[in-house]
Amino acid sequence: MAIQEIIDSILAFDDEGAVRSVRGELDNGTDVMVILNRGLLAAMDEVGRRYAQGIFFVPEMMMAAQAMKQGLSVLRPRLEGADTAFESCIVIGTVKGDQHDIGKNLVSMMLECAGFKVIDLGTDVDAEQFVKAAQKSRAKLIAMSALLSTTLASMKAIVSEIRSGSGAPKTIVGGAPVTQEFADRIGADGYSPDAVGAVAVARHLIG
Ligand code: B1M
Repeated sequence: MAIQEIIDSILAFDDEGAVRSVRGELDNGTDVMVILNRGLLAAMDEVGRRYAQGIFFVPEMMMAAQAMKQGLSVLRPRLEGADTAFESCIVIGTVKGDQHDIGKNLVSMMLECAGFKVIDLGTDVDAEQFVKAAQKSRAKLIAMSALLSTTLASMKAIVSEIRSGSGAPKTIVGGAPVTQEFADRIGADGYSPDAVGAVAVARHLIG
């Protein structure tokens, strides 16, 4: 069983194949970090490349992320204590007043697939919930999604409240009505127009 099988399974959106190939590599005695870096994470880098090239679209990215998560679930118990990006925690949610969660879930999955520990607070999340969850988990980054122009005001208020605390975590914002100009204006540390870019920004901010 070659590590390439892990990559191939994920690129073929094959959940069972991802689980089987990761188990196979573990049975072969392959180091967990090799399986993670050269198998699972390498596959997601390729997913990101295919998305950027217009070969994959959002549904393909979600299916690949789902397969990667299945493979990751086999590896996760062995990763405890290992020296990985799993040490970096991110709290994510859709902001107060907004129920849209498909894009947020995609960002959440991609961040998880990139090796971050992600605490997903769901939708309609206010500043207090974000801050409490970040303090409890010692998260280094709070990620916020908004899909309605009307909830941009919530996003602005939440970023401002997070920034007012001492030792505040960094913030990244995104969602259809959010722009780089808006992110700069409200004082967010990062912005991405899509889920693949969100991983790159998170890596830059706290990786
Ligand atoms: Co609503 N909705 N919706 N909706 N909905 C939109 C957003 C809308 C543009 C439709 C339209 O009018 N053309 C419009 C908003 C207009 C505006 O404000 N500019 C709208 C409206 C008005 C509403 C209601 C108010 C309708 C009503 O009840 N009158 C209502 C609001 C409810 C509420 O939230 N309080 C409502 C409800 C709903 C449903 C519940 C029916 C459903 C949501 C289901 C769900 O999410 N579980 C829904 C849907 C499905 C949509 C559309 C059709 C699709 C949204 C979506 O999931 N896109 C949407 C129209 C459209 O976009 N074509 C629409 C796919 C998703 C992958 O993309 O979320 O943009 P997106 O995520 C992208 C990027 O934005 C980015 O990454 C993703 C891709 O890689 N991204 C981030 C997202 N978050 C990020 C965070 C980051 C970085 C990147 O960093 C942290």
